[in-house]
Amino acid sequence: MTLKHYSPLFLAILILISCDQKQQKQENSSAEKSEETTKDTIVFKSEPLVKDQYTADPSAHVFEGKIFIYPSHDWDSGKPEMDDGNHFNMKDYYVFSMESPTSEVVNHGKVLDVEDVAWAKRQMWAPDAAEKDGEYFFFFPAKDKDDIFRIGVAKSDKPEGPFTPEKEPIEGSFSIDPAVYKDTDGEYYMYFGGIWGGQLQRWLTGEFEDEDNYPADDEPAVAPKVAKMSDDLLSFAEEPRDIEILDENGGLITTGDNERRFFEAAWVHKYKDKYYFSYSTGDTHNIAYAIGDSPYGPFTYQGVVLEPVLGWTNHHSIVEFDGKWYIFFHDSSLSEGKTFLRSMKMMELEYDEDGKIKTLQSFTEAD
Ligand code: FUB
Repeated sequence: MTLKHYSPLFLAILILISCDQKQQKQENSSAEKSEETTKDTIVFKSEPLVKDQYTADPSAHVFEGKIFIYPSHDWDSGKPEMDDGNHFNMKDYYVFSMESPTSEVVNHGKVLDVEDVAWAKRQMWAPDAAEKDGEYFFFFPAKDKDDIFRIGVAKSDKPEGPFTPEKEPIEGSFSIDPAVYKDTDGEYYMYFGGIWGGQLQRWLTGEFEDEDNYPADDEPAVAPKVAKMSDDLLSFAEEPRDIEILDENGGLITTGDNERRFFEAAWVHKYKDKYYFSYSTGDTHNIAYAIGDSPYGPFTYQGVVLEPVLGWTNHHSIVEFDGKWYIFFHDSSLSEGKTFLRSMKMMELEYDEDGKIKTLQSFTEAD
């Protein structure tokens, strides 16, 4: 992940915002409202769920009848913006809950700090959580003392934590963005990986390489990973496997297919007995999805769940509550476009009669 160069969409949005501010000033001074000066205003479809701190990468689950949200905790550490995402320098995690999708958001406070994780050095990125037999497991990526991303696990007897970390990261774990899916048969699977700053492209040989190594544009793109979890959810029960994302002809999506290839932010949910693998396309900023018949895939590309948001990253989770489906995501509206200071939001998600997800936009441009 990198923010060195802003995307055209992001720049366009900033221009629109500044146009709007200029227009507002003009309107205030002249008290005249022409058609032209009110054009191109961004209207966000939802408000940040939390406004007194920055929250990103929200992983939502229904535990004990409530919605629990496990986000990253963005802050401005003063690190310069670098290609490797160094400025996403998060150092702790907070947990939030809602009685229902329309209830107020409760902040349960800090649940884990990098200082308490023996193996971790910095950059606590997108986490997730799972419940098993009344115990709660918090999964999180962080860079270890050698600056290699690993995935850790911490435990609690309550969904709101606090969580006690294991002394070592999950053996054989690497890269970022763990998402743990509990299947209807009681098995648990971890999906993970992210290219660029997430380092997935450095593991193509099975060993960590010091240099980035991407397949050529006409070769299959770097694959996200999946592994079944052990019974105690503290380790992988198997070697992580590649996830195949296929195009409409059954071919693997290639590196050059920037609009559809995997970048980061994997999530899996089940709808009408099909597995939906959704993910961020990263520098093309979509949340895309693909459908399969097994938790291991292959998954066939279907389309876009959520179009680019204000900001650079796009990251989401999908959860069912009371028969309705919701997407949790983030944008940079609260920080007025600062891409590393994000705020979580939610919207209802709908399917058509064929199980296709209706594409969402997080804002409109009003006249
Ligand atoms: O929050 C840090 C990173 O930004 C996450 O791990 C990625 O998915 C992206 O949202």
